[in-house]
Amino acid sequence: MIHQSTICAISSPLGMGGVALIRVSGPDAFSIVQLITKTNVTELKARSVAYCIIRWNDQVIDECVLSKFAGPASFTGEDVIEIACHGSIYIQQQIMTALIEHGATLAKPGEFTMRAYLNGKMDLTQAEAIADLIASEDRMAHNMAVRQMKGGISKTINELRQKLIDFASLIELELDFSEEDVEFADRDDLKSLVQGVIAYIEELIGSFSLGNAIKNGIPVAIVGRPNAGKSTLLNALLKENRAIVSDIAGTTRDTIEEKFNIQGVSYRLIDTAGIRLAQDDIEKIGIERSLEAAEKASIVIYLYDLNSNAPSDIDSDISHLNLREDQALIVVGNKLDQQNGNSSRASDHLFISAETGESVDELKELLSQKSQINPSSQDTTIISNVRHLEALKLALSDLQKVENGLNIGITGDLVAMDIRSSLRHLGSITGAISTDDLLGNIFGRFCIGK
Ligand SMILES: Nc1nc2c(ncn2[C@@H]2O[C@H](COP(=O)(O)OP(=O)(O)OP(=O)(O)O)[C@@H](O)[C@H]2O)c(=O)[nH]1
Ligand SMILES: [Mg+2]
Repeated sequence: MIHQSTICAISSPLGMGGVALIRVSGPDAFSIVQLITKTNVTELKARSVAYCIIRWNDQVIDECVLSKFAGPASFTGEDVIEIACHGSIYIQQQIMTALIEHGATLAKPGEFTMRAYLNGKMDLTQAEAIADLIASEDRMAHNMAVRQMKGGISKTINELRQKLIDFASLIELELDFSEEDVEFADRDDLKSLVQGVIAYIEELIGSFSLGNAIKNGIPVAIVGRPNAGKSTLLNALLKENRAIVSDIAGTTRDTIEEKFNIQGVSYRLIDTAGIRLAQDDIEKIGIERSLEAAEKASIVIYLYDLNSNAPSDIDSDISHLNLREDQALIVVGNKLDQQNGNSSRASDHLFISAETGESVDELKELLSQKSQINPSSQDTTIISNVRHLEALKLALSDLQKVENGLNIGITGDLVAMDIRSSLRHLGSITGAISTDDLLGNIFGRFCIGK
């Protein structure tokens, strides 16, 4: 046990609720709670609950339920006791004050989880997964966090490290025998191993854009000319009157962003200012933002008015968007309900009425298809954490040096140095190698009480 202090925090959300949960962890957890409850906590069986009355300053504060977990078989690995009290803010504060007066200290954000990590209950990716789990808002983000919590990423990283450690040891053994000019580590084997690891790390790095989209929502920009019905479409997809709709061209002047969900996948839907020759400076800025939103989006919906936008204008608008290969485009003709017989219909466009809702479900279906999130690809490891991404990039650059070095036949000690450096970067992901700064950075972002 590394930590000697006993910490406490309110783990339930701030404010009033039916019930609140206060957590205490550390060597004095049981004795401190015993003092304020007069319940014989030491005698209480571990992993059991007990009714108690909390008294403080000669007053009954509340009737509560205690849950006892004896270390090391607890979340933090220390002695832990959880107090479920009534959710009044006053009661919560009184109990916290009583705990602190008896020697507990207020936990810092993420301190319970940090102790769990330091006591070997989980590695860093698993601890980070807990924060992701708490933040998850939809099925896909939740799935990804659960997989990471179960150790999905750690397993992948540890396998990579093990391969490299084996080779590094062979090379270092060679260095011990350097007088005798022997080669234990076959250079061709080493080269193909390094190439394999490089290819895999590149794949992991490549999975980040998907992981990030799952975590934060896939950005979808709705662009088009003024009055095409973009804001009406945003409202139809959200099923609420979020954006102002009017028949005045140039109604939307700034981008509006809202999250919504199709079949458990989150999208960040961005309504933009209609694109035309700006009438004033504010509109000009709005239009610049529209183009910026289109540039950053993974999926762009180009919306036009079936009755008033000419095909040549539509084509020129789309080509001016300059979409990249990794962006998907959905071209949608709107106001189907008003359509007169004359307007032409391109076969690869979707036709909807944002106002009546006709074919809006088909648009959702298309969004799902274009999002490329394939629920069946769940066995592959997906990176969603920027910290992991950065560490992988550093490890990759070291391994590229190893590969180059092997190609030009540099000496074993230099090869070993770069392999060791890549091992350090990979190790920082799981926390096999960690520093206080790194831990402060990670756990400082957690909520208090977790
Ligand atoms: N008949 C019909 N009218 C629609 C439809 N969609 C939008 N409109 C109307 O078209 C007008 C413009 O709609 P908006 O949603 O404000 O258009 P916009 O593209 O956001 O326009 P800007 O913000 O000015 O760029 C409004 O009067 C809407 O009621 C539709 O499907 N059918
Ligand atoms: Mg609008």
